[in-house]
Amino acid sequence: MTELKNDRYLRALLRQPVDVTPVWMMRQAGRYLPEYKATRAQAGDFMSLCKNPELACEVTLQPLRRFDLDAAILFSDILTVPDAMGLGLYFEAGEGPRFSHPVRSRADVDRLPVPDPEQELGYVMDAVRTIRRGLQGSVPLIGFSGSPWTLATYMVEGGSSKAFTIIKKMMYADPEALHRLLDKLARSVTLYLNAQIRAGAQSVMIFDTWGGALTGRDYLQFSLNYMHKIIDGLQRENEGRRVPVTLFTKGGGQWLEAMAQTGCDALGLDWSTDIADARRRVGDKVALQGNMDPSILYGSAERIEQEVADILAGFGNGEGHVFNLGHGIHQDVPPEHAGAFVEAVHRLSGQYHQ
Ligand code: 1CP
Repeated sequence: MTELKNDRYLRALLRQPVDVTPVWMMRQAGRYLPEYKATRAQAGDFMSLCKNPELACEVTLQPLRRFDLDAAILFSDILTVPDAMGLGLYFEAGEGPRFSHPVRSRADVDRLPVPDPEQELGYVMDAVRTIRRGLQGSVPLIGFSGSPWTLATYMVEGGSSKAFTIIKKMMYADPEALHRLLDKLARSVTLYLNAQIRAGAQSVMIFDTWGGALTGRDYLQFSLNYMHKIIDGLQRENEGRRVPVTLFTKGGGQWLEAMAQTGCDALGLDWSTDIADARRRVGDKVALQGNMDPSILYGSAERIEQEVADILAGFGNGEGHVFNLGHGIHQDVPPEHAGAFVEAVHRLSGQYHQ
């Protein structure tokens, strides 16, 4: 077993006792940090940064040098998987991600390969191994993937979307084509996450950023069902320790009970769900991660501290809480505000872990 100097994050995910509530921030490596912008400029573009293990390691470690975070997250992107399937990912300046070959028909779906994570995605595994060496056992490393549904939205729409009309057209006009795509993605993501675990990821998180765009029945069938398949196929132990799995569906607050039945260890919450209510509903089955509105970080240190205190009180006494934002940190947040947030979580949470 590898000794970790700080294993609060892993312990909280397994609802084991901790001294203070662990905290990390979604998108903690990113454009709100001037040092990130400098490294990214050195790499050229975003995908070159992801594909360079030394630089990906550098940007993963940058937020940990500034703040007392309890976990590191692999620097990569969810869209590496569709890129490895041959869709031609590129980033238009200021426009977000785009695919040169979107998936529009059943024939397109059937042509897609299931990528070998050690080949086409070998650069991600190299980054995981490099980051583990760089962390020197200080805090655990989180690996991640997009959910099949969320990846499919980008692959079918050809990029980011607000209304998801193209993929919903496929869903209602040719549901079998979409199921075949989601099934292929579930197989690809299972292999990808297991490879990250073997390379050294000590916990994994599945980001279902767009699950909340679905109706209840469609969510169960087209998103949760495939995340469940992934969880069933994951290697849950490595280096003599359990590898906890966190499921995050943005806008998924109404489905927590169903999510908690997938065999995951924790659920990520966005800020639209009350954490006290979430704990009453599923807290005997899974840990909870979240859930401060990232926009609160625009407020003063006092305002941030008040919100942290309210969320800690909402979760209440006992184990099973990982503090986080309800979604990624915004790029124009002053880094000192992120520091005040992390510091407040540690300072105010000891009383709940007596
Ligand atoms: O210009 C830049 O530097 C690129 C911006 C950027 C960054 C910093 C992108 C492009 N991806 C990332 C890193 C990233 N993406 C991480 C790194 C680790 C960390 O958290 O520090 C992670 C976990 C992701 C995951 C990701 N990418 C998600 C799921 C989580 C979420 O935020 O909902 C999604 C939906 C993406 C797609 C994506 N990649 C990049 C952008 C700008 C987007 C979003 C586009 C959209 O809104 O549709």
